[in-house]
Amino acid sequence: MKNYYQPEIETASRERILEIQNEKIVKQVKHVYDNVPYYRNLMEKKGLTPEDIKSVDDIKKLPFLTKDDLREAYPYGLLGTDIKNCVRIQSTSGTTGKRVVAFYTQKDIDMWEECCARAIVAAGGTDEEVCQICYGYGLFTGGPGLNGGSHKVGCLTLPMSSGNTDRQIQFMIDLNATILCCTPSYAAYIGETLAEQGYRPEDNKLKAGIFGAEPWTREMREGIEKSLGIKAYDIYGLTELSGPGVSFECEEQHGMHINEDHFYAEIIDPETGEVLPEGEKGELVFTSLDKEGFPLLRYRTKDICILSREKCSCGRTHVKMTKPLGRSDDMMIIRGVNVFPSQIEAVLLKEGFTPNYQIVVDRVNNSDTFDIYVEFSPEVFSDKIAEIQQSEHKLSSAMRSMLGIDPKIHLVAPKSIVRSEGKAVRVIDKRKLV
Ligand code: DLL
Repeated sequence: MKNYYQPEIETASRERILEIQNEKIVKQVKHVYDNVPYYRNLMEKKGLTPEDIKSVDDIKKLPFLTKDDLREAYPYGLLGTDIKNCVRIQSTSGTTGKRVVAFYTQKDIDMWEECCARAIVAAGGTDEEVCQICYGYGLFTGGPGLNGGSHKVGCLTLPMSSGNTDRQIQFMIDLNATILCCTPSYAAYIGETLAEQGYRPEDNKLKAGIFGAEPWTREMREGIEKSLGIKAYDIYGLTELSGPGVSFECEEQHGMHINEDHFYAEIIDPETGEVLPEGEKGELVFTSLDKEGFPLLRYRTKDICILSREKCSCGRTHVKMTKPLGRSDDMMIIRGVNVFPSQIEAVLLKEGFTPNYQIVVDRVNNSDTFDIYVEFSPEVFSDKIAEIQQSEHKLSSAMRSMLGIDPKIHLVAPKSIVRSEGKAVRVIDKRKLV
């Protein structure tokens, strides 16, 4: 028995999907042109009016949007409707510049939650499920998105949020959780902790997990599936477009179906911006097709992917994307949180340090380690251990309030970080994520 949340649309013919997309794009472009002066300007610079966009084929004429545009337009410049029509804000961590602030009308929330409901049903979810959600709640989209999807499916929802692993395990066992939603690294950690506490995989009632927000490997999937006794499904999304559920894995566990009735996907050459044919690897670009609060046309995700329209055995007809195979910018995802080296640099300068630093990221026992080596400036150099520890602690707190996660700070002597002859090597990422 195949399970779909919205079978009519999830298994629609390619012709029908195109028809829906063509109808929606005309309206979406007009909506943006009429309501978002920032984007209207970009269109005018290219000599475009909404009449030039008659179908999704014409999307390639439209100008791109990037994170830089989001920064320039922060906070309200890309708002697509009167703020009083919006009912929610979600956001990513970061400085004003890097922070993404997205606005949602009730219709946008319903669409987003339906996308998450599709993902839950694709993972075998029904209204009999107990769905334990340990993505962060709050401004991060993971918790609220899956929570909404779980309600739509009719699951009994456990809004655990992240952290407090002992309590997660207690609820999971006592309340018979059957679906687990969290980052893959947290799922692996829960698996390990269960084993440490003497539980065998068959001691829990879990049958599926929906894991995303960060890269994870096939080996990690196998480890999680084994330790929890479940089938593990990938889910992808980004705050700019709504959050989790832009695409999701089906039982084939081979690529994620993009919810194409809401998001139109293109792959471009990140250098030239040229649209690449299906099957080629490049940067994923999304156009929202029916968003009201924060509609984005041709938004460059910086995620490097491949698209495929090959027939899928699950019966879904929506295009599939590979998991992100890398990024075309310097963003790292550490413990599920997006981190840019420029944010770290901004904190260092604000706290009176030189920007001579090195970030070392690794994955030990399925958890990310995050170390930052920072040089003392000669003026404030200290060799007193207590003083060093105090400065490290202070810097760590400042990083935490900027990034939302704690790095381990190591203050080192001036000039001790190896200087590179070319570009400074700021990041050493030892994780093997793809
Ligand atoms: O991470 C939304 C999300 C929450 C997705 C929960 C899945 C589950 P942001 O914080 O805006 O949103 O980060 C978006 O995270 O551009 C990718 O680089 C990365 N990412 C998201 N999902 C995956 C995944 C959420 N399944 C950025 N695999 C995106 C690899 C992912 N990377």
